Amino acid sequence: MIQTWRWYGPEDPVQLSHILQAGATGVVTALHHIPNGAVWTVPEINKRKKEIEAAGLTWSVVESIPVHEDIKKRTGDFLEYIAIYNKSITNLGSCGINTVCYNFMPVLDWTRTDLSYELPDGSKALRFDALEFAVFELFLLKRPDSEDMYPEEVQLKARDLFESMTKDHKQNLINNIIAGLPGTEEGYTLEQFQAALDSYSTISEKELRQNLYAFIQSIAPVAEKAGVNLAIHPDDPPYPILGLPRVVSTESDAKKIIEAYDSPNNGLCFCTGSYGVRQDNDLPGMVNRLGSRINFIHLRSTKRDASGNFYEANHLEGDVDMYGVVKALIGEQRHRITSGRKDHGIPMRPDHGHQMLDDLAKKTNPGYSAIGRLRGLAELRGLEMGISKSL
Ligand code: DNO
Repeated sequence: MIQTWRWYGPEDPVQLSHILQAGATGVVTALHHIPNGAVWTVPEINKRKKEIEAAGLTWSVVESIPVHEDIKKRTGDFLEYIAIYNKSITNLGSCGINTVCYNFMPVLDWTRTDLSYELPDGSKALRFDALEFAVFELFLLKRPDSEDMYPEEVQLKARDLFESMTKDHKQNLINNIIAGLPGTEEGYTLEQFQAALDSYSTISEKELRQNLYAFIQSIAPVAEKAGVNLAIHPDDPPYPILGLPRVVSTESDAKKIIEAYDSPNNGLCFCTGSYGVRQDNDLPGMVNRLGSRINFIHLRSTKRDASGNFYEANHLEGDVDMYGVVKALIGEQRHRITSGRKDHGIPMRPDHGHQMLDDLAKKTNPGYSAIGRLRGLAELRGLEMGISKSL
C-alpha cells in the first residue's frame, strides 16, 4: 500500500516535515480555503502541490472535494455545481493528482459525541455515545418527530441524562455534533442546522440514492478522461441519523454504487472504521468481493457495544479484523500486478489516532494528532510487511 497521511494544510499543527519523519510518502489533503461550490484552479492546485513536493512528499489523494448540498438534493444550481466539480477533477488530473475522495452524507460529515474519551491507559479517543446523541436530538435540538426514533425507555434515560448534564457539557455536545469536525466543510448554529435538516424533509432514501447515482454518472466519465480515480467515503456512523437518509453504509450500498457506472475510475474509499461499526459488514469479505474498485483505504478500528455506542480503538484492536483486511488488500494489489493494472499500489492512510504522550498537552485536530497516527501507521506498516513476507 502507498503509505499516506492526512494533512489539513498550512494551519495543521502537524507539519509536512513531521509527516516525512513518520515515514509516509504521500499526503492526503484538500484546498480547504476554497469554498464549497467554487472551482479548484490549476494555479491553486499547483501552489499546494509544490509546497508538498518541497517537503519531499507527494500529493497522493484529495480528501475531499466537497459535494454541494444542492447536488445531493438535485435542487437549485445543482447542474452548475456538477460542472464546477467536473472542472476541478479535470484540473487535478492535469496536475497529476489522480485520486479524489468524496462523500455523500446529507448535511453532516462524520459525527461523534465525545472528542476526548479517556481510555484506561490515559490516552484519549473519539467516541459516539448513542444516549448522548439522543439527548442532543430530543432535548437540545428538539427535532420535530425525533421521539418516533426512540423507544420510551430510551427517551426516559435520555431525559435523566439531560437533566444531570452541566451547561458546559450540553454546549460541548452541541459543538461536537454541529460545529464541524476536522474536514467538515460547514459549521452550523442550532437554527441553521434544523433548517438544513428540514431541507431534506421531502427526500427519501430512494431519491438520495438516485441522486448519488446520477451524480456519479456525470462525474465518472470526466474522471476517466482526466485519469482520476474517484473514491466515495462511507457514512460515518453507517446508518441513518437525525431522520436523514444514508446510502453508503453497507456492502450492498457499495455494490450498487460501483454498478452505477462500470469503470475502475468510479471506486470506493474503503474505510474500515466507518464500515466496521456495523457487525453485518464483513470487512475482509468486502475487500475480496469489491477489491478491484477500492481506490483509497482508511485503516482504523472501532469497538462497539450492545447499546449502539462505539469508540475508536487502537488500530490493531477493537472489532475490525485488521489482519484479515490487510491480507485481503495485499491479495488485491497482487492481483492488480498480475492483471497489468497501473494503479496496483493503493493509497492507504492510518485513519485517526489517539491523543497520547506529548500530544495530550497540545492543540490537535480531533482524531488527527501526530503521535497516535504515528503509532497507527507504524503498526499497520509492520502488519503489512509481516503478511507480505509470509505469503
Ligand atoms: C473523518 C473523515 C471524513 C472524510 C470525508 C470524506 O475523519 O474520514 O471526514 O474525510 O467524509 O469525504
